[in-house]
Amino acid sequence: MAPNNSPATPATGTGADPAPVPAPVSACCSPGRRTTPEGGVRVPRGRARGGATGLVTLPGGAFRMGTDHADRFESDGEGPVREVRLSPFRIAATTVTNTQFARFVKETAYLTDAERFGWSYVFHLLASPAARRAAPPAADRTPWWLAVDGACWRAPEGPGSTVGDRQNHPVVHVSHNDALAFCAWAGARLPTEAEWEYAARGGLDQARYPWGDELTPRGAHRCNIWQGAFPHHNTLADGYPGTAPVKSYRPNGFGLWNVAGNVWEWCADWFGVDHPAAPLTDPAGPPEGTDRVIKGGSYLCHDSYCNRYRVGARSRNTPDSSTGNTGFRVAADASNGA
Ligand SMILES: [Ca+2]
Repeated sequence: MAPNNSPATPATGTGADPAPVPAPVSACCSPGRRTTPEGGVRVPRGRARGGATGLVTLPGGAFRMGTDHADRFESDGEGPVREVRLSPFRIAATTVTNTQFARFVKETAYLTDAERFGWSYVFHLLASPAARRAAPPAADRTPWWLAVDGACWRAPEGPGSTVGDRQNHPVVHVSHNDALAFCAWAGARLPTEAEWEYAARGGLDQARYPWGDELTPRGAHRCNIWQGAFPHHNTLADGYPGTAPVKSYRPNGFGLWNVAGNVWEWCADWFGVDHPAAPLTDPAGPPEGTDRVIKGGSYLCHDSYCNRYRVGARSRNTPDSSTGNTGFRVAADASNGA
């Protein structure tokens, strides 16, 4: 596919003798592991509880999903534009934070995929000098992704790093499997891609961004992406080299924060590029697949290189993959009081 920004995860290893890292599934957006799934989601120990606070109830109805704009990535299946109808549902105003994920881990002793594999993908400029020397890059096409031993949600840049000053930032280095485990504990679920996009559009019809068609209206940054020459020089004009707090900038018309940029967000759907032309009601994506949909783009997306922070854009990764630029937000049925 066209380059985007996040890798998939290589074979299981102890970290002492890392296996060769295969070519990423989604080259620049989200490099990924390419391993055999190990039985899907592990149900965490402990009791389920309503941890999904901050849900916004949306009325659903009809909206136009996808984009036919000239700058779309056609091979990503961004188009054609199709009318979709949704039942009312609830979705979190923000992505899950480090504080929220820590509570889940404390109550369940859950171990993320990154912790079980012993490593995760870190953007090269965020990794420590030692990690840069030691970690193999994801692939020749995406040398900015390093497979760092010990990188995980609580140590996003590897051993020695912490989330101590990032409690209100999105949790990262969480796989689709991890996101589903959190949802099971929280009494919630992941949004479908259609729900995510409807919510991200904030009531605007076919706008490029959640706030309109201009990236920086009146010169103001509205999302956390990359400015400068990717992947070596980030001017930080928007204020953040990596993740930003989940309530940065302004919410969209539905009260959702940071749906564009910051971190890619896992959706429930399997990834496919062929969309039915007929009117759709509550679509849930293909019945099977190898990759899950991610939406929203991340702090690594650049206007001239990978503009997948557009609301119609999409990408993918394998369910056990984890990176420093992928997180998730939860959703629920309208009848669910979680
Ligand atoms: Ca930034």
